[in-house]
Amino acid sequence: MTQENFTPAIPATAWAIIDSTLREGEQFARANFTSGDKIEIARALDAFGVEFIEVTTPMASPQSAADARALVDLGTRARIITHVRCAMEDARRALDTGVHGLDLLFGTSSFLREFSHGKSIEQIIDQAREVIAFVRSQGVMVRFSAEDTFRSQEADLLAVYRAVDEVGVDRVGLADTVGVATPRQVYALVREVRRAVSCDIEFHGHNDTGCAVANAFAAVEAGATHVDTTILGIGERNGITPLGGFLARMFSVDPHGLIDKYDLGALPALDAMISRMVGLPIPWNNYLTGEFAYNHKAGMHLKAIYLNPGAYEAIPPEVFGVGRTLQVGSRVTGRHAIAYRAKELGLHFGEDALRGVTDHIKALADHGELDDAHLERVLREWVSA
Ligand code: HCA
Ligand code: CU
Repeated sequence: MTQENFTPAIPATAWAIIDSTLREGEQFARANFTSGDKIEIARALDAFGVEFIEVTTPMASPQSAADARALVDLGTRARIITHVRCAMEDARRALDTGVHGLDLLFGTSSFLREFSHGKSIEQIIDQAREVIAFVRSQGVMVRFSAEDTFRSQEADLLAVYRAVDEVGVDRVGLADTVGVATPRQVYALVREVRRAVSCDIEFHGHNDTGCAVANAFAAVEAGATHVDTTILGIGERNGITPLGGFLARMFSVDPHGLIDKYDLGALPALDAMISRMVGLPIPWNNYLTGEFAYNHKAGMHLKAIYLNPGAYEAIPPEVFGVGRTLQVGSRVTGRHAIAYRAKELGLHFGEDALRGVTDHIKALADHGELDDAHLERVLREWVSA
């Protein structure tokens, strides 16, 4: 296999992030952001460089409406958009808050048409036309998304997307509301939509089957221009495409595009901020910022990491402001790792001594791993013995 076989296609289109920590993220079990939290989150996301910040509908509660206004008043470079049902009353209330854009949502799947709003595709199109024309007349951005896109009939979807494109939406949205779509399905459908409309395309993917990052990537490969994320992936159930995971995915195919756009080194602070606000630790295996995301343990890995970290790290941790840990005192350690650690301590072993002390450390580690202090003690004792 040649190197090219490993390299995914670099997305041809420019893409932007719509961070929904302040909307989808508010629907997370443990999220109950105060007004102050919301301001802190919006400022941090703006400093990081996301292009759009999506906030909870002012229809949700009186405080939600006041907070939406306060977020607009911050004057962030990121555009503030709110998420509302595709209905005139909701649109009017949303516009009152002064937001820069409206993300309209309408369910098109048979599940939602039967059990939620009970409308036919023709009725959906008529209502969407009316609301979109009104929002446009008020001079703000407007997006139309078909909730539960991936369990909707393709013919219905394309009819709705074409109709709203004609009325002049800025974007149409595809939402994998229950997280069932596969990357191939996402790629194929975004391709179809790309051919059907001239506006931008947004993708919103839940993570129920672990595909939220892969699906967002497939969407971008197929021509999507906007991707919804939340910090740490928080959202309904187990959440949506996480900001960090998505950036890791994109970085590995187009590092420069990303470095120019975002303050990547601030990612750990964003993750830590949300972890603090929701009162849960950052998952140990989180993309980039998890406690063990850059932990190296096996002898073979340690040896290569000492020589060239790129051997076992797809993305240099320092790009995202994190460090690596080398776990040397385990039973799976190796002689090169031990030699390096000894050298760091100013100790030198010959070949035989190195083999001897490595075997000794492995045997000790069979009864429990050696922490750094214990390892140092063993190395010093061995040298002086
Ligand atoms: C929800 C709605 C939504 C909307 C996504 C979008 C979804 O279930 O709360 O506006 O594109 O996942 O369908 O988050
Ligand atoms: Cu969602």
